[in-house]
Amino acid sequence: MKKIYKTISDLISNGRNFVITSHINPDGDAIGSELGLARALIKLGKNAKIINVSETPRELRFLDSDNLIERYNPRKHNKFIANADAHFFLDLNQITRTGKMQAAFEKFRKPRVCIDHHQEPNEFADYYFIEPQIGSVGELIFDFLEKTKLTGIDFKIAEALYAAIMTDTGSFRYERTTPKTHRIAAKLLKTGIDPKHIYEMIYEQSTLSRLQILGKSLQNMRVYADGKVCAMEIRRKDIVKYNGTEADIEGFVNYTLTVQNVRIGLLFYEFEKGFKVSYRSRGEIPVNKLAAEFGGGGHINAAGSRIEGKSLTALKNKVIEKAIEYLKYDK
Ligand SMILES: [Mn+2]
Repeated sequence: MKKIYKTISDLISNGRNFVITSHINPDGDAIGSELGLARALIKLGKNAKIINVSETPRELRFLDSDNLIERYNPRKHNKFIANADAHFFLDLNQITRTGKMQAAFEKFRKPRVCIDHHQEPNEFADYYFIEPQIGSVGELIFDFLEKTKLTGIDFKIAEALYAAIMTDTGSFRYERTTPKTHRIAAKLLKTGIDPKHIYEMIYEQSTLSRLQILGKSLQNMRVYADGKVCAMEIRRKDIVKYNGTEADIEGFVNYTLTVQNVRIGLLFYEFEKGFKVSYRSRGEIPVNKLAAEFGGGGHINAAGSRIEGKSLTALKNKVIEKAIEYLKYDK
């Protein structure tokens, strides 16, 4: 067994009160891993609280049917956070990703455990269980629970971990999807969880507004540089027209990469004041660097930036021109 497994399982056995948290704007892996670990700790008779800085996204709330996730409120939570026996940070490797909870975590003098799969961690925790080659934190939690035999994996733990793995592997198709990913999924399915239900709850609960805005933005999609750069835009007036919100456009940018031959995808979103640009790329093209040229950041293949300004057309021209320069990184 990995040494870190023993360390973490001893921490759990010897403690009673635990805080589990994840990053701002939590995704399926964040929420699913938190619920999987929290339920395992609760089964062991521990007092485990999931405290998040952001609200749980609508499509993931069904996973939390027992309402374990609490939204951070300093007056309500700071005492519990300060007096806990350990803190667990899941699906993040930089303390700044906990937003306004950061101060409360930094005061803590007992063990901080970081369980994650991102690259280049910051130094903030006492124990790191980080495996960048693994597709989701859900897989790490499963492996930990299985190897340590701390507790059995029941239906509710399995449902949460399956959702974590499914969402972070793009429904079992991204690069880090391995035979082991599928073996873990198989073991989770044996508990009787329903993969069709989990998929439908997460991906097939669109509002009508969302699809109408998507239709509009797909129509204005354009390609540049021999079809290697693809851009789409969302105008404020269309959001208003279709009664949408910013949450409705989540994930739209990914459609740019579904066009054949596209290497860089861009989405321009017009706010009341200023703009948001989302960047996607294939292969080695570092869109985090491209985004950084416009005050943003992110990962090599997915990034974002917020830009002040008045003219969407002027901004688009500038970003597209830069994006075309970045095609030189493509191998
Ligand atoms: Mn993740």
